[in-house]
Amino acid sequence: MSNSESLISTEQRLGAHNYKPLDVVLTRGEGVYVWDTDGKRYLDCLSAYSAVNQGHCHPKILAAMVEQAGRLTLTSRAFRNDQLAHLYEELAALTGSHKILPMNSGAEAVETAIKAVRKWGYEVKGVPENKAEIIVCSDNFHGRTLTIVSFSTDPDARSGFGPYTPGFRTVPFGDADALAAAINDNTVAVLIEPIQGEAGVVIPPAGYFKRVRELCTNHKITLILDEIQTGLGRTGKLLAEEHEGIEADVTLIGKALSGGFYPVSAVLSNSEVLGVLKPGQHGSTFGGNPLACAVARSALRVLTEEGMIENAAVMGDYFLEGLRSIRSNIVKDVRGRGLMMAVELVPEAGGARQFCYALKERGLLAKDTHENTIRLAPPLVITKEQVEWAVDEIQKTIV
Ligand code: IF1
Repeated sequence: MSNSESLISTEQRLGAHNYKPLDVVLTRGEGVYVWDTDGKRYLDCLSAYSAVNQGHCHPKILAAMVEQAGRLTLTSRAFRNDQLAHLYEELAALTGSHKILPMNSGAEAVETAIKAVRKWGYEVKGVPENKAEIIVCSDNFHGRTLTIVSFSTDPDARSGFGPYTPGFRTVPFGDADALAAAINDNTVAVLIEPIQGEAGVVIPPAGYFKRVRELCTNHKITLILDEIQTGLGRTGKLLAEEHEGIEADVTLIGKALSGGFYPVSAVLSNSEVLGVLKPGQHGSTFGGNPLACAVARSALRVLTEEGMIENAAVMGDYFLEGLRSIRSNIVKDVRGRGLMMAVELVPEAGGARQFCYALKERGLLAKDTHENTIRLAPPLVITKEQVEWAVDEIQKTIV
């Protein structure tokens, strides 16, 4: 048995089977590339679901992490540390938000926002106790905690995990009339992804978010945008809301906030919503720790100073143009914004997974989603030559 086969069989034997990864065992990463245990190199077109937007093992983020890890890692929020204020300042300057709450995983940021808007609903909007409602979209993906899977419409994510948290109403994504019809006096928030990732990179119709914003403003509803995947440059803008010309009341970021080094997430908000949380009402042992803050500060600096957001816009256009030029009768649709892209195959093609395996053989890692869709999201540092190579390999795979 090879080393990788033995590692895979140990995982199978001892690990819970809550994932079905492609059988490639990675041991090293640098920029857009990762290497497996046999030394084979791959172009990473998943970027750990957009957590490594800055590229694998970015040297500056690594240096910030090592420096901070040797100085102070965790104080808990019982005491203060000398990194958190700087992260607040830099995030506020970058995004214009007035209040920030740091957490670790994306799901925790989502949970935090749900807690805050419910409390805001009772204390500020005047919703009767325990009646707060949050509107979400079908085919959403916001994480895997019990409350979050309670409003998932994906049977795999949700079934068997009840009893479910009440207080959510589901409307189709991209349908502003349905959203308008679901609003009532107890609606405290709309929680929505700017582009649905897990659903297969679904971009809403033009003008949809303008109407969502108007509806929220007119009915005193908090608009929460989950930018955990779309944010921090992935779509060619710092935040995907910029494509829509709107501003959320609450923005959730995670994943690339640490460049993939460490779980760091944050709730960005105006003062009114996060202002309702008082000491003792929310928190986390690791949230806002100095190591996380130092890593996040460096990850944000690298993203802006090294022009990664602009590169995502330019390379995204170029990559999409390349994908659209592929002549193949098994391609049903090519879509994307910036470097968040998907190639949807016709059902007769027999599923996207076999093509992901074929791409892996050619040295390109991508992930299938929803049977027939290949998701493509390389690190934002990808070059023109690398895009051309990737399009070429994809072309050869899906002839
Ligand atoms: C898994 C998908 C991506 C997210 C949005 C919150 C979270 C996520 C918009 C939660 C997480 C992940 C988690 C990963 C698969 C993945 C994913 F395929 F499910 F949809 F990225 F495309 N909001 N997305 O996309 O963040 O708690 O995981 O830090 O294996 O569950 P988390």
